[in-house]
Amino acid sequence: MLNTPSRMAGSVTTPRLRTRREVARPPLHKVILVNDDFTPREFVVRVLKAEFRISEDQAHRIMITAHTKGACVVAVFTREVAESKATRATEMARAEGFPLLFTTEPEA
Ligand code: TYC
Repeated sequence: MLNTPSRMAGSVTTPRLRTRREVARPPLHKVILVNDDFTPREFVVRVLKAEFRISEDQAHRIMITAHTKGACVVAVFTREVAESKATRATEMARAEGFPLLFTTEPEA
């Protein structure tokens, strides 16, 4: 009787609270661009564009902020992605002999 087609058609459903379990989001980590006195500005912009896929304009803004304030948050990612991008961007600079540094830290 309960599952007969006549019973199923237009059956009344009881609303369930919290049908889905909330899925925890992974904590995000900031990638930070650190200023130095030696790396050329144009090179910083080139690395930012290459590793973070941002526009020339955005890269220039981030570079100038790091240059004037000492550091600038580039973007936030999951920890693994943030660390990998910071390492790759820093290595790009080492390959050219520049001291440019990208670090990471947990957000908030
Ligand atoms: N301060 C560098 C210069 O004057 C440019 C620079 C900007 C370097 C930002 C690093 O994160 C940086 N050539």
